Formats: sequence, C-alpha cells, structure tokens
Amino acid sequence: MLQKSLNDETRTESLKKAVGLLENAQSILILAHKSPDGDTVGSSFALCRALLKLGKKARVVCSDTIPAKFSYFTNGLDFENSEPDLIVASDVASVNLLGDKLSCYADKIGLCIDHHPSNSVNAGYSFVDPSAAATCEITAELVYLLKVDIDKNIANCIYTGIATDTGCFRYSNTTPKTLRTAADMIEKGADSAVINKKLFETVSHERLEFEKLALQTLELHFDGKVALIVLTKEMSQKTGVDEADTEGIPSIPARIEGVEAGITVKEKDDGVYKISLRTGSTLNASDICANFGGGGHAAAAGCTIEGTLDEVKQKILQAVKDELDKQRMKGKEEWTA
Ligand SMILES: [Mn+2]
Repeated sequence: MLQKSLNDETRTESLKKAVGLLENAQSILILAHKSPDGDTVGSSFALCRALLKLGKKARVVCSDTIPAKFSYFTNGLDFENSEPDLIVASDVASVNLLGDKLSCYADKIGLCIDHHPSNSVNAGYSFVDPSAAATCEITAELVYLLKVDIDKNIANCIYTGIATDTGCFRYSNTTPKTLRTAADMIEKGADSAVINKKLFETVSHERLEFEKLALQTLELHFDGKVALIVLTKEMSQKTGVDEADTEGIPSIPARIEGVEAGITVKEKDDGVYKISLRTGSTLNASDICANFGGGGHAAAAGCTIEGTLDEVKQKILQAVKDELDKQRMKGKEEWTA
C-alpha cells in the first residue's frame, strides 16, 4: 500500500506500523539501490546501526561498490551473515534499481521506506512520503520511534543523506522539517562541516577534466529555455573518472540563467542513453520522464531512451518542448481569463 498524501494521523499510524515490523524482526537485511548515493547508503546504514544497537542482526547490501567517499558509514561495523526474517528496501523507487546482484530480492521485500512519488515497489508494507526531502528524513523518524540513542555514526549517516538529496539544503525540497532534522543530527554529533567539504567542495582532477569535456557539448534550445549536455563513455575513458565521481553533473545545465530545463544525456551502452532532467518551478521533470517509462521528483527525474544520440536528443527535446508549449498555453489562458 502506498502512502501518497498523508494527513498527520494516518502518517503517524503508518510510521508506527513500519516500526512494528522492524521491532518484530530479529535479523534484517537492508537493500540500497544501485549506483548508490548518499541517501540510499546513509538511510540504509543509519537504520542498520540503529537495529544493531537494539541487539538485532542487521546488514546492508548494494549491487554496486559503495563509493570511497562514504567510507565513514561503515566505520567499526562488522556484518554477520544470517538468514533475514525481514528485508527492507531503503530509498529504492523501483525493483529495477536493485541492480543485478539484488534482483533476487525483488519479490521478497517486507518493508519499503522511500520518498520518491513514483515508487512502484510491491512490498509487504510501504511507507512512502514524497514530502520528505530524503529517505534519511524518514529514517530519522523511524530511529526516534525505535527509541534508539542516536550516536555520532548514525547522525553522520542521516545528515549525509539529507545533505546530498537537498544539494546541501539548496533545493526546493528543503523544508523546515528537513532543516530541523539536520540540526538535530548536528546536535547529536554529525560532522557537518567535514561532510559538506568532502561532498560539495571537493572535486577530483578526473572529475574536473570530465566536466570540462561535458561543458564543450553544451547546447541551448528554445530561446535558451533548455540546456543539454552529453556524457559519453569515451569521455569517461579519456579522463579516467569514476562513475560514482560524476554525481551532480546533471545540475550543471540547469544552473544557467534563464534555463527552465537542464538535460543530461549519458551514454550507457550502444544505442542506450540515460537521461537526467532538472527543471525549474514551471515544468514537472517526473511527468516528462514518464513519457519514456521513467520518473522521479518534480524538479529532478530520469529515464532511459534508446536510439542514436541524435534520435535520443530529438526525443527528449521534443518532450520538453511539448511541456513548455503546454505551460505557455496555460499561461495565456490565465492571462486572458
Ligand atoms: Mn533519496
């Protein structure tokens, strides 16, 4: 059951139900999504650490290697292999995002904790709250309800997820509650300045070279309302950039003055491209990506399109233009009404 819009009462009840499932389990396996980001890994490890503190067995698994920059999540953690009696998916919007290694768990998920409005995971129980800026914001509530004493490690995990999903508290998903949760984590010892410096103020040489190549592909369309960049496999090979080190690139085309949609077209395989779309307040990125079977949030979404690079570019540009035209017509109607 999805909880799409929740009033306070049903929300609390629903959260308590999720907590009940965690309390009743003795051995919990937590699944993070592939291409792991700070939120999926942060929320998974925060929950894992909280459950361990309650004397339960818990561990985190991910199809891909967890990026080195998040090594502090696993500080002092020792996993014990045990047969889980509850499998939890954390920040996983669809079972496709589990990746090859974890796809065997797709129909065994007992609890799904997420904030993606497009969540399609068929779990025993789902708590999905799109008003949460990050899954970590929900994880914090779970940990409060589990009555676990939040230590520095848990605080660092939760702080990281919130900071990464809000672009360090800059995106429109940042609410007073988001800031209060982050503030509480700092109070509990989160190394906010160190984490911010590491995640938002540091780039590797490879990343910088990769960005330089990406910027050379920049195109502006529709009176400068749409910006598009292309990332190819060749660029990765040339610069030696790590996949995990390319996070945040899709925000580059979106930050140009006057741009309402920033598109990043990334080559995956021959004839397969991953699109990342970032939009301002006038366009809904998730709706546009849904045309191609994708989804995400209103301001940040993704999809996969097949074809030659030119065909793929044309398809996504056309979909964005259709949406821009629709918005313009709406504006005109409101103007004349
Ligand atoms: Mn997230």
